[in-house]
Amino acid sequence: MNASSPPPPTGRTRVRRGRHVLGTLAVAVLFGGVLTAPGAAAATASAGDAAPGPAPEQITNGDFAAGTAPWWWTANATAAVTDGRLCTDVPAGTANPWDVIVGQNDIPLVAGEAYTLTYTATSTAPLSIHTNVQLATEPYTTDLSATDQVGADAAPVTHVFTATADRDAAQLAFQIGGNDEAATFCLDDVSLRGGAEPPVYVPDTGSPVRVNQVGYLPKGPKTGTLVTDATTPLPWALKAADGSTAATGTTVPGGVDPTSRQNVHTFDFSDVTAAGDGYTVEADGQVSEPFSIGAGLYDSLRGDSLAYFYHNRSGIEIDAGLVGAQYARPAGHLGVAPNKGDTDVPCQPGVCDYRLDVRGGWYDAGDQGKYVVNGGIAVAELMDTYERTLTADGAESAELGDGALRVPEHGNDVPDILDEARWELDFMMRMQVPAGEPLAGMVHHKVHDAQWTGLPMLPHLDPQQRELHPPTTAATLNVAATAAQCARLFAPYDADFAARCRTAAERAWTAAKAHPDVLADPADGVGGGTYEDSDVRDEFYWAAAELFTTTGDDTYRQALLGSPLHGDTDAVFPADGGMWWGETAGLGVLTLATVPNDLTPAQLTQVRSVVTTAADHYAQESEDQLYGVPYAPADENYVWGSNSQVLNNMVVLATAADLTGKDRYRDAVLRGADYLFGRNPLNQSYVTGYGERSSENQHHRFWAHESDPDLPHPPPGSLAGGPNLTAPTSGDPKAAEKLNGCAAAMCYLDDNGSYATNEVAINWNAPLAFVASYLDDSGDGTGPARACRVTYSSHPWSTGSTTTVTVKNTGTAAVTPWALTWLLPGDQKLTHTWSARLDQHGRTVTAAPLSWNRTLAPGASVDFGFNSSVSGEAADPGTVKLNGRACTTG
Ligand code: 9MR
Ligand code: 9MR
Repeated sequence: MNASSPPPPTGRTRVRRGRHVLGTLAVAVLFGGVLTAPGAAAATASAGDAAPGPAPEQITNGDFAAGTAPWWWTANATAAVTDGRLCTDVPAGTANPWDVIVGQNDIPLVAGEAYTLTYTATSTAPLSIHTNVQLATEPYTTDLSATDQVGADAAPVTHVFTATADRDAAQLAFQIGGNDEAATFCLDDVSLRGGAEPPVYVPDTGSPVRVNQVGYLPKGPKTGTLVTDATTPLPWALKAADGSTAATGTTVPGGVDPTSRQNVHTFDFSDVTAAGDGYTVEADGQVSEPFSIGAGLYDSLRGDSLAYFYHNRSGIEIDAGLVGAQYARPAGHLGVAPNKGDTDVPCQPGVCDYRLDVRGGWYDAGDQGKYVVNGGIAVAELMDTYERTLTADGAESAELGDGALRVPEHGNDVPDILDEARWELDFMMRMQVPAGEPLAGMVHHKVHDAQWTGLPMLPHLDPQQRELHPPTTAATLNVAATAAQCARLFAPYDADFAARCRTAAERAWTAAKAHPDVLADPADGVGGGTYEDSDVRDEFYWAAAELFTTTGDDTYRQALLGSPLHGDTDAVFPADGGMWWGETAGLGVLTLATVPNDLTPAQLTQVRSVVTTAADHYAQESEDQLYGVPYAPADENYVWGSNSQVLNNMVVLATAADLTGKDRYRDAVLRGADYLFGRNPLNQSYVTGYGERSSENQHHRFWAHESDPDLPHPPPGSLAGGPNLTAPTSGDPKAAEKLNGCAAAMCYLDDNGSYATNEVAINWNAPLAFVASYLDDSGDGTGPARACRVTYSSHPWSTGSTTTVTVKNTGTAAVTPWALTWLLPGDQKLTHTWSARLDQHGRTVTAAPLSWNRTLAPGASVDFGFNSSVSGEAADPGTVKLNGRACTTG
């Protein structure tokens, strides 16, 4: 810009120009002339002003290109977008115009400003409608109140009016009731121009010094980011709580971060290992949020992130004794009025003629739909969190065990995390089409309300009809995969349930093979999400992997090895995204890489290299990026639920760390945690209750304190979906209002209404739970200490194999009595044992000493052996633990 250019318009001049333009417009309308383009009129009228644009648009999604949101309609009508128009079925025989309404809320009006409303509409029967711009609540004062005749032709309608007062949130209401006849009323091209530009939203990002607001593990990396205009290194100081300086250094200028468009520097205080609370970093004259350095920072997160699932259980009373009075509530959707219930649910009209009892399960998210494909990845990641304690060095099982978590099933001798998983597994298996019906063995995609409910809405108060939607191959394979995992994990605890899971899994697999391309309808999104998925090769791969791991059957081996995804790292774990509910092959790969199975050693090596290659990509992304996040989508396309993508990449990294012990992977997980807990462009901790500036207004129908002050905020440990680059055009009204033009990692609002950036969801809290366990198991960040070495060697013969095991105490203390635990692959059974007492529960084997070898002295070894029922080279037993602590193997 040079000196003679006109100055940029300020807010004030913009408002003046708006009035002038609209005055011109109003005159044009009065004379019945062709509407002059507002820009042209203004240019003539006030030459010398900066080139003006049209008066600001106040309607969101007026052409319905983004679906129906944020439009609403009364419950006696149904509406949907048809051929790009919003078409509403108007019931017959209502008394007043306002008995049936289609409208939009949250329209700001400025007193004295002129506005032009335009729209087109048709109706299958002649309607006399009221077109109002008014207060959304009593006394419904109107700024515009017009009567329009609507018939078969879509002639443009225009009204000009002047706002009589400042209104924060007026309502545009098309009142289309009061007619004897039923009709279909279709609306298009709705525009309300005038008034002030919507204010430019500037997020409050607090201090420019960005850190993990929870803290750092003593032996882990400790990095942060400083937002500054400076381009040369700046000094930083780490301050202890008492104000003393614990460390100093200089920042590293990083240039402009493309995810935020901020100029940033990074700083590194990894050398500091002294535990403490209340540390801060000072740089550029600014102070970070306080944080801790210590082991055990994520101790409560493990339980809190898992409590999320109990909180969101359907079909059971939520007990104040477990979650506190403010979160207690009656059971939802058990058929008690006003619920129509999930106990006897019909299909959508025309889909089936039976009804199913699909009670239970978890509510998906902020809504109360239950979707099998999303339940699948969520329950799989919960089961993975448990299964990791059987396979990973240093993974802690006690904190997930019976009595450890907030579930009502204490004292049943089943690990609590499996009790929680079972709540969903039971529901998912209820969604299977019964024998004798068309598509028997397939699984219904979803069950949810016939119409979207508003906010707030407690589950037991939801009056909507619930409906089953058609079965799909994807949902069917989700049951095949998760029920197969269920079968192997529940075998030691409940043989009947394990058998039921196995039957459901095999039935689902058979049905999916018979119907391999039954896809969800991308338009089936009224009252619930669509969860459409046009490619189910990944679901086939995942299901085959779980079934093979559980059963060892050759059918599944062939399905795996024949899949185009097998061994293809980029397809399984895309470097620029990662696994999610629509891309699930990675879940299968993680299982094959960690849970003992009947792959050959060479095949196992290949599968593990898929995991480590993906982890290398994600680690590199974390090392390269200025906020350290192990997520780098192409074109900065932070997707809906981006925080769950960050977490799923962290799951891959954590698994690679478990498999290899490499610090590079662990460090990338820890930097991912830094991002989620505040080291990010918004200085936002995305987990409720963790960090000084944590999200607390997530989109949820009863954790909706912003909608109703009597309702609570989300409980601690609830993850917000996070920045979503396309949120402003997704239909989310809050994002449309505030986030236009946002930088990718800043497209986020901690607002109860922003469902595209700030919802909670089961498939997002599940990887948080996995990662929380990993982080808590990481202790001070050193990794598990090993005090034993195990040599495990097997020799196959025609109908079985013989394995000898040597365990050596490499520590400094005697172990008396010793006990060694590991997993046997597939369906292998012990047939003969010697030199130790061996017990098998499901696939878990425990070896205990006999009277003569009870003590394992430092430096000493014991040998024992067994025969088992499957011929073949025994796979790597995964983690072998001596008295609960992992041994080095090999
Ligand atoms: O609350 C719904 C949320 O759970 C979904 O993720 C989202 C997108 O499918 O839709 C939300 O519901 C809104 C609906 O799409 C349009 N009407 C307003 C609803 C509540 O905000
Ligand atoms: O997680 C889903 C995301 O991948 C999609 O882009 C988005 C829009 O279709 O829907 C998300 O899932 C929502 C679901 O449709 C309804 N329940 C809430 C889910 C989280 O927002």
